[in-house]
Amino acid sequence: MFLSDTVNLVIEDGVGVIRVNNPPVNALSHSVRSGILAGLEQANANPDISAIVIGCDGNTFIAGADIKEFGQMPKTPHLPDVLQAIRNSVKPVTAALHGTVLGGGFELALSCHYRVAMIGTKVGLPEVNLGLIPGASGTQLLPRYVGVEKALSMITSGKMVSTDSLTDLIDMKVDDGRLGQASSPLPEHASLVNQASILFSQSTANDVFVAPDKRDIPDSFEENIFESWRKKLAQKAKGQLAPQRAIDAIEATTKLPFNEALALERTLFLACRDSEQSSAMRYAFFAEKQAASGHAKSTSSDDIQSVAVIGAGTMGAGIAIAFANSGYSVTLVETNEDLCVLGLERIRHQYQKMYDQGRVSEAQKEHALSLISGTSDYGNLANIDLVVEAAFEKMSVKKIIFSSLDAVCKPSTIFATNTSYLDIDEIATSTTRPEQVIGMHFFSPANVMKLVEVVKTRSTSEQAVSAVMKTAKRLGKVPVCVGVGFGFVGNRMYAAYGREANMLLLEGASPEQIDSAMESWGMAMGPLAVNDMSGIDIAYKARREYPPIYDDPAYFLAADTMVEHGRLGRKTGVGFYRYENGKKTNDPTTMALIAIEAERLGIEARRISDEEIQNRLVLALVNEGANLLEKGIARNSEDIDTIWLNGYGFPRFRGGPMYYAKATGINNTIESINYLYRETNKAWWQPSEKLETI
Ligand code: 3H9
Repeated sequence: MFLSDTVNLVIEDGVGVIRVNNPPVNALSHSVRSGILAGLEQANANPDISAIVIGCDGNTFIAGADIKEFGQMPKTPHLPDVLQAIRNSVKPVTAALHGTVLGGGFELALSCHYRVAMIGTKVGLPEVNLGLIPGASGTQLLPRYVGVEKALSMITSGKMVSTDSLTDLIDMKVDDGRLGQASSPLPEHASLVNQASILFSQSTANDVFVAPDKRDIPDSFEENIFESWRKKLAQKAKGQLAPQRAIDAIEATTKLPFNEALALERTLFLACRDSEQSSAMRYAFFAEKQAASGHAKSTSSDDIQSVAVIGAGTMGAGIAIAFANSGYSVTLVETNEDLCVLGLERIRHQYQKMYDQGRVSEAQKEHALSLISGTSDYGNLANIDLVVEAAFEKMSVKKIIFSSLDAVCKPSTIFATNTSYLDIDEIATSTTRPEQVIGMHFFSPANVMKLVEVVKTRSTSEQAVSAVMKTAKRLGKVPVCVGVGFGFVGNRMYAAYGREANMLLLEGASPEQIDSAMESWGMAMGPLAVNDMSGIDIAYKARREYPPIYDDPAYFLAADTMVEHGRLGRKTGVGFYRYENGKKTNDPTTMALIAIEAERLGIEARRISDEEIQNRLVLALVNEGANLLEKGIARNSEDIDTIWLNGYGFPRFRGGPMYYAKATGINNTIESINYLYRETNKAWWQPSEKLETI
């Protein structure tokens, strides 16, 4: 019997099965909410039904509220009312779980009287990732099943947890006997878990069952737990509202009657939903999806199975680990056997570190290591599907490598370079297959950082782009396709951001003021601390090897001064800061050295506000982002924002630089950039023509 476009009710052996079919993730759109409510009403009224099951078709149980509906006028029934109806049902309701049970979907499962789950099912309340808190009883019910501490951890991190470890939550586990063969649940899992739920419901239909809100909260938590979580998250989730509000809601459920605490949860949820932070984070969610889309569909014949990584330095080793972690067999290539052995040692050492930190199990470590082998003979690369070159950053070196690869690899091999700056069109001229040459720009550490810039040259085929995008996704990365240009998108914008930090140093702001202003604004790390970490000399050398983007005596003068005084950053124990025993301290010599250069250029030191620092650095990003759109190196603002959110620690609750510029008013942004151009007369502040339409 159809209850709505997406929900039907079937009676099987006295059990009313409410089945949701709303691809791709069975989100709780209006038709799903109204269908489930109608199903409950009909099942409760039908004397032939003694128990109710709620299950889903497709790859997953409900993955949450329909995020696309958030910006629209809310329609009844609201989710809290549907879940209240489940909790109040006079007949026991069992949730049949598989796939990823998230957000409102998990709240629905918590509101049922029983839960049957396919082994490997994951649950989570990821609302904080969207600037929200669970808004339909999640903060109230989860502590009743898993305790306050675990609920605080799950809700404030938004992370998914396997139901296999949540014994108090799941009443029955279903094993389909094919574990390990499929990485994600297949549609038939849904039928199997539904079937098990029917059997389970029949067997429990006559039991006395307790409504979830009547369960006691385990009282095994410290009295000051909420205060200590507030403090911890003020650091860890700096500047974010939702994790703090989630703690308020969980605390309420330990202190107030259920209905009062539930009402508070709703009020806090609505306040979060209507906040700027949540709009920005919802935008970021869809921007990332959009960045990954719009490329030709790759076919299974383009599937990459085998990979070679050229160069076993830090970057090459990280890339090899990223591939091995996702099950690819990797050939690590070095110029001689000794360097190969050294590279493999470096990788083994990395895995040992991950194991010591509890990030991989012994079995995972050994499996990944067994997938990586080394060679110094290009002849062994004939049948490799994808080569990622991470060798020395020099055009002549790259050209030799690519022409050698061209001579030995099968025609379908894709050649990717991890270069950060070099012209990939030029690299491609050293091969007879420029359409197969592409950039795959990983960020360090390559096995950790999510971002991969996939660089399409003038000649790269759409097929090569989609195969590489698909592979990067399989690595768990966030790939964004960009065009060729010095520094591509991320580093090109980072140069504008760093340039402005350097200008502020000349004008009298200290490294610690600049860094703390940006960190309190939400950046993961300040620009000068980052520069010290990566080595100030790297960009210095690049500025000397290639014509600088701007011919201006003040351009990166502060950084150049550091390098010329042997202050290269952490590796020399001193850069913008001083480092002793791994501890960073401020060093007055830094400003003294910079002041000499400023005086030479006639730049007067003045007091600079934190707000000016934040504005100038972010405006520098926005103007450069618009320049890249104008040149066609970046496809759209969503791509740029995805790059900054995943590669540069830009605060997700601000959406990304381009979103931020629009959200705070594009006219104000343009006016501020015009003002800086007039005041400074610096070429880099010339407003991009694209600003109005970013
Ligand atoms: C919530 O529940 C609030 C409640 O507490 C209170 C309410 C009162 N809505 O990621 P994929 C789309 S907040 C709409 O590529 P995967 C997605 O856009 C919500 N659409 O697949 C994409 O569409 P397209 C809490 C959604 O297998 C397609 O599904 N829930 C939603 O890699 C496939 O997505 C979340 O935050 C949605 N909720 O990963 C869950 N979710 O094909 C967010 C997905 O047109 N979602 N879509 O591009 C996820 O984490 C992943 O999508 C998931 C699947 C793990 C489910």
